[in-house]
Amino acid sequence: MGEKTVVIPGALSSALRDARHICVLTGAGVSAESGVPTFRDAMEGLWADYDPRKLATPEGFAEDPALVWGWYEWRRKLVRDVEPNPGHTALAELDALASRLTLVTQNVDGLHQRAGSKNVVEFHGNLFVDRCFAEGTVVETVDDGEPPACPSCGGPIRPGVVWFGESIPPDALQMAFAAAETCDVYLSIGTSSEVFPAAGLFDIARSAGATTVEINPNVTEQTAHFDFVLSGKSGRVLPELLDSVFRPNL
Ligand code: BV8
Repeated sequence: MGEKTVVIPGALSSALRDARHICVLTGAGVSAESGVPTFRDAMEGLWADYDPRKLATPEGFAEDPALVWGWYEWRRKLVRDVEPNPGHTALAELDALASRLTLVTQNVDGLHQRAGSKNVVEFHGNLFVDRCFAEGTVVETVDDGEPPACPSCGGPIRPGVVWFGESIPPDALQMAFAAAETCDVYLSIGTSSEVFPAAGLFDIARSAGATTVEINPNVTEQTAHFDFVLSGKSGRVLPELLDSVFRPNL
């Protein structure tokens, strides 16, 4: 028995069709159907005993650089071996169809770009960028140490992601806040809305008068405050949402 069709309210379809600017925030749930575990999924196998919120910190790295480096190498390999899913593809199509769309992602896997999304705001950095732990500069990793050594200072290299306790890159913060303040429709997709300041974009958009939409198979801390809640997996909901908005006569 096929999964039930997602019901898209007419008011939502017309809000999206008429939107001059759509702001989208995605979280780990959008990559789940590609096979990338979310932060709330129990860490598997080798990593089952570790808390990602401890590993994804400068303190965690300083305490055990090889362990944290190994975790990111495991994630990089996993992401390299997966493909974008229909949710990523639908967002790339929406990017092409909408008058203007700003895609802010908390994900560091680069799958939105691989699916064809253009101006992606990487709020928490990117798994495939390396930076010097001491200097913060982006470096080309030249050796296979665990972690490799920075070619200029010899100190350890770290992944170019934003860890807990670290500030969001200023340009990403500014672009995301501006988009939330000026958008007509704000879509929050596949995020537990627990991590700030990313989760704060919703309140900015809502206070600025945007029509707000949450897409998630589960309830989150913000669900009760959204104008529209589409309960389901993004890989199913997003293609149906696009059909209802841009191909209504299908
Ligand atoms: C900051 C990159 C200012 C790394 C990530 C103490 C000191 C400092 C700061 C804090 C502090 N206490 C609290 C804070 C703030 C902190 C924070 O918010 N903590 C939380 C835990 C309360 N934030 C920060 O530290 C941020 N920086 O505040 O700077 C500052 C600076 C210095 C000193 C003081 C303040 C930086 C946060 C960035 C952390 N880096 N990622 C990496 O990837 O390794 S966060 C990481 O976890 C993700 O990027 C993501 O943001 C978050 C996980 O959230 P989700 O993406 O939502 O994923 P999750 O697994 O939680 O949920 C998945 C959802 O998908 C679920 O709802 C599920 O139902 C749904 N789902 C599942 N399947 C599907 C689906 N949805 C759709 N379809 C499906 N198929």
